[in-house]
Amino acid sequence: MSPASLDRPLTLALSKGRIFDETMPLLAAAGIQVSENPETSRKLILPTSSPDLQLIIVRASDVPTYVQYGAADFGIAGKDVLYEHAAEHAGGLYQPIDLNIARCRLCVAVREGFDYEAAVHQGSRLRIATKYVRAAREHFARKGVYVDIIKLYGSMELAPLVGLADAIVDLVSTGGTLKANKLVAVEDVADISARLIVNQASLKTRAAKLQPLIEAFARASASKGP
Ligand code: PRT
Ligand code: MG
Repeated sequence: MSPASLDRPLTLALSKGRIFDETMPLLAAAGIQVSENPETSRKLILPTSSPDLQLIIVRASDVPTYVQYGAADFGIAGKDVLYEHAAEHAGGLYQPIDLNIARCRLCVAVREGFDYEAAVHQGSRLRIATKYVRAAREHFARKGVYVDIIKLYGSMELAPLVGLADAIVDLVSTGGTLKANKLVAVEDVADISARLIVNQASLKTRAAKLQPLIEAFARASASKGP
């Protein structure tokens, strides 16, 4: 006899945009379709073709929170988001699979013409604007570079252009955004991709429903290669 809560559908937390778009083929590989698109639908809870699975649409940086507290059984979030989340919240999450989707690089970037190497060698104290405070702090600590970190929530590319910072730490995929703002990447901090994260309690109590999906995601993402 199982409690009613175990019969409810599994809940997968996703952000709209690239994570949602790149997750759809993984769901399709598990035989699951989603008929509504969060870009056009205002619904935050989306049914799927499987009665055992529903999606919730949340901000990318909120995905780990929903999963950690068990409001979602599992979720998909970038390594960038997970790393910053882990700086403030311990435990409650398993990161079983690198899904090889939403790939990009976390980079240090500066204005064209700014001599970053010289600034580093001179031991200048650098002002760094970023949303990725933990990753940035640890990167410069490893290099032995003194930095003042200025936390921003978006549009980091603007900071060096208006004198807020000497450099930014931001995600780069095509490089188009840096180029459009006359910035150049001068250093890699980390390779980023999205991970499947699972609530620890769900993994134990809802394994019968979760495991087949986790395995289908693993197979589909392995075929994409690193
Ligand atoms: O937008 P919002 O504030 O809600 O949250 P978010 O920006 O965290 O969400 P979203 O959907 O933009 O990104 C979700 C995840 O996708 C991120 O956490 C990353 O793991 C991953 N990802 C992959 C990226 C990129 N590529 C990416 N290029 N996230 C953001 N970007 C941005 C980057 O910050 C920069 O502004 O795109 C711009 C650079 O792109 P290029 O192609 O011009 O180099
Ligand atoms: Mg964004």
